[in-house]
Amino acid sequence: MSARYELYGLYLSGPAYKVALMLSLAHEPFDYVHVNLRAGEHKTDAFRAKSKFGQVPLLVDHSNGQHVVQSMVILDYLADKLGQFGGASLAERIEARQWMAWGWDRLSINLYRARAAKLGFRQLDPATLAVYEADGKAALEWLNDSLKGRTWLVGDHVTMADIDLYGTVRYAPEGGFDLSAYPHVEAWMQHFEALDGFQQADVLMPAPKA
Ligand SMILES: N[C@@H](CCC(=O)N[C@@H](CS)C(=O)NCC(=O)O)C(=O)O
Repeated sequence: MSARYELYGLYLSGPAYKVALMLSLAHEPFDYVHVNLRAGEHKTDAFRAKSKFGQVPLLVDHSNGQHVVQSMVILDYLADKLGQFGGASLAERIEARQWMAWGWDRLSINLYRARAAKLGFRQLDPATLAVYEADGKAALEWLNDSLKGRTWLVGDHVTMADIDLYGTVRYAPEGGFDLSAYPHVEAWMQHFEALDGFQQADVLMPAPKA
């Protein structure tokens, strides 16, 4: 029988990992569909009809036919549906959303682009890469300072903000960022990885067999 949720993603995709992580932490089963970006599957009319911007992740909720894109929005949607990770109050929900918006703006763009360049997925001239590296380090410093004396980003429990930002920071070393310079970030990651239901990306979103 098919699961309620269907996730379209790619094993290398940080944004898709964030969604898979939330479902896994909630012990919510989901069907996973690999989208071969290299082969241009995301550019086909069939995929674009499902995914508004032709990107992964795409979440389909088969209980109501809702198609949701943009990892931040998917996490917010799922927090509602799963009744978890949305914060203990409206104030916490707003704070979690703020962290997610900041995360994309200041952290993800820089870390993911540097990673894409280092892994050879994107050609960047050295000056542009240096900007991503400098801005990425500044964002990691901000996150490190914010996590000082805290277990989670918002309130006393893990929220969608932790899931979102973990799914970015986890890829920092592949972008050339040395996380040992950010001890509060490392401690937060250790707490996160100890959560029941935590799994690595390649377990949740297996690469297709060659
Ligand atoms: N802001 C989006 C970014 C999604 C994104 O960049 N997805 C990449 C894979 S990691 C993609 O689909 N790239 C193909 C394209 O943009 O054409 C999110 O958080 O979901």
